[in-house]
Amino acid sequence: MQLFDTPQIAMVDADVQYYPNWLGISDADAFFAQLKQNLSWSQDYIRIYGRDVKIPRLQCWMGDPAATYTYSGLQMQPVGWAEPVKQIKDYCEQVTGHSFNSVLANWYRDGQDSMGMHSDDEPELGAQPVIASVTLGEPRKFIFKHKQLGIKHEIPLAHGSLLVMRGTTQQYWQHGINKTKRVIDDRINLTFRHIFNN
Ligand SMILES: O=C(O)CCC(=O)C(=O)O
Ligand SMILES: [Mn+2]
Repeated sequence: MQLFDTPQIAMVDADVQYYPNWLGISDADAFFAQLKQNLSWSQDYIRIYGRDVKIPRLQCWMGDPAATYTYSGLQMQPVGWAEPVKQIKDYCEQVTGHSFNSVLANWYRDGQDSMGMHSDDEPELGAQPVIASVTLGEPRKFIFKHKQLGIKHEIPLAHGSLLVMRGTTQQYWQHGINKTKRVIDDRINLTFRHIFNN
């Protein structure tokens, strides 16, 4: 393998791989269309200072029945695996050598949809979780920020790409997707996880 083919991203205190052209374009296009149409997308809310505030994107939590997940104070019961998502999960398991029992799908409808800076470090993900993140549609800038050093690392996640985070990545880094004023198309992101419920 040639050096420039290595998927490893050089980041301190992290273990991150990025595969820009992971799904071929035609598969990525097909998955994008299928997921938009067939997932049961919902507008979820989080409670901030006693008010219900719309999450700025649509979501769908999918997985094995036991994989319930609490996200920003929201308890989520997974819907069953949709066939195309199951197929992408199988590819992710082959590449990472890890098994996933759940996925959070996010649909960013335009530049006003976003995700605040956070770490995927909920107790049910266990220590040093492996997270496989697949992007379909409009590329958006994925921003990493080191919790202590304040340094940033940005990756413009491409259509059909795979980003894998492991090891101490969640412990030392936050990540998120900012809003943009640019007029852009929509994007779906799938983050595959393994939930340990007792
Ligand atoms: O949309 C993305 O790339 C980020 C999604 C994410 O961080 C999450 O679902 O926890
Ligand atoms: Mn995340």
